[in-house]
Amino acid sequence: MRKSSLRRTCAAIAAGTSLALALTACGGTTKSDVKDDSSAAASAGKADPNAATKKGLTVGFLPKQVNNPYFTSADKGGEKALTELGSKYKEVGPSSATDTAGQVSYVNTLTQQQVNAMAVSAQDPGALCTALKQAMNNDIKVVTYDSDTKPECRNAFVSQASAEDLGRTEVQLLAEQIDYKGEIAILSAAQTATNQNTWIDFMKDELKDAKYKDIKLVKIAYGNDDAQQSFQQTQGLLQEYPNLKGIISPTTVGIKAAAQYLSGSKYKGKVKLTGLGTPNDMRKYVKNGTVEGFELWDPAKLGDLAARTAVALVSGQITGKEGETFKAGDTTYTIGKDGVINLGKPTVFNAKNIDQFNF
Ligand code: RAM
Repeated sequence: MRKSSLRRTCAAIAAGTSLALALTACGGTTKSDVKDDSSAAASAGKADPNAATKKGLTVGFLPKQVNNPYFTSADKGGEKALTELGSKYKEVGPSSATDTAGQVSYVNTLTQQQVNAMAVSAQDPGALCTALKQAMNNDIKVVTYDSDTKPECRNAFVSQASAEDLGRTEVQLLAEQIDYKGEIAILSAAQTATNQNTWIDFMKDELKDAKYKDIKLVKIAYGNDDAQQSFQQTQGLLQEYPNLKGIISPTTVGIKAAAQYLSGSKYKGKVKLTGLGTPNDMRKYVKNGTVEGFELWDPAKLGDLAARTAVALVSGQITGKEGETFKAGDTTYTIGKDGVINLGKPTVFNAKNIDQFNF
């Protein structure tokens, strides 16, 4: 059966029966399309870089968490790009960054609705795999953005920056602020978050360099991208480690809550804080001396690139294989190893430049 007719049949089954049955029926028929043991792109046929950009598509965005301003900006970027390309945007997602079951059911919802593509920021590297493979078996292109799943569970990953650069530069930023001496801690997001865990691995590796011999990483705490939990975790870190010299928080929710705690405490300006934050969240903490410098990419540009990647995949311009190139806006991107596409370099914000940014 050709894919287009399969797609219609599956939509018909999905409309008249339970999702599980429809997914089994449709998924089973095209199982060979997606292999378990290699990247999804490996079995996706040949790309045609000159293929016309399809219009009238629907791309579903599924962030880690819908009420997180970072994802609001990212997904707005996706919406704007899709409107420009003549396609439709929709967004679904859980309100908690630790609701992987919720994310799985949203993947299934989008599959049942037969969107043409979905852009997903995964709360967990493995939990979504079965559902995402079912989506791909139903001829839906899957792009992860911000936080990846496993390469075989999506067609491409749109990464905000090189994960290695992000991990290493956060350590470098903090080390300079504490004169390369003292105890430090990390305040992360969810314990399972693929993006934060990858960055933390690079932070640990960076810390092995001899120049950091007087710095000790004493704890990794998890605030689950929840403002209150992140605030309490920061308070807990300071209670447990009264000599703490610095905190790295590689999450926009975490760094904001940590800054809020520090700025109202005796540690303000003494315990250094860096990581990943939005300039709009962090402006007042930079101005009041709580934070010297931190970094981020423009979330709207990440969402824009995720949307354009999804449309390029559906249009057949790329399949997600290493070495393929495609144009997104004015920039040509080359797909790297394991189907990873890098947005670019993050920006470091400090008192000098923060007023130039509005996101
Ligand atoms: C939070 C989320 C997101 C991460 C940013 C930096 O908003 O954890 O996944 O990329 O922080």
